[in-house]
Amino acid sequence: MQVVKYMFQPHGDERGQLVALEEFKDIPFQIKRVYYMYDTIDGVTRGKHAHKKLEQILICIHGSCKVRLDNGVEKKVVPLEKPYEGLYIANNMWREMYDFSPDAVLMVLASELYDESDYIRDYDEFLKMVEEEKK
Ligand code: T46
Repeated sequence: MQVVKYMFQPHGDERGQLVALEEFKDIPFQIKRVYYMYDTIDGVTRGKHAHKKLEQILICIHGSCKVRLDNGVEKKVVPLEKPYEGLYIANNMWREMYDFSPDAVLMVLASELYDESDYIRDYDEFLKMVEEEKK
């Protein structure tokens, strides 16, 4: 499994750092939605689903967390620790976010509006879909 991590360009000067993200330039899709999570309770695992169509970029803009990616065959753990790095997650990929630091703010740029019917929340259903895709 290939993990796609983007290293964004910080525009640093004597005042500090600024990262700017533009769709189709820094981000490989049109950004239709932005959401973020914070105050995550210690020990919690979020996610535990895949998406049929949605593509996303996850950026831990403060603090740190880990993301477990699972394509149905292989699993990989990706730490997110810098506000200038973004993890690309394609569709058909099971994801779990965990090990959030108390100060973590995980921001997500999404290619689609919120749509509950795009979620696959059952792991066996996810594995079936992966098998179907191979045919
Ligand atoms: C994903 C991972 C990385 C909305 O109303 N609008 C939204 O755009 C989102 C994302 C969520 N919600 C509501 C639905 C739930 O009542 O917020 C609540 C928490 O959402 P959820 O349990 O889906 O959160 P996570 O952290 O498990 O998953 C989220 C995204 O839903 C998902 O697409 O890939 O972050």
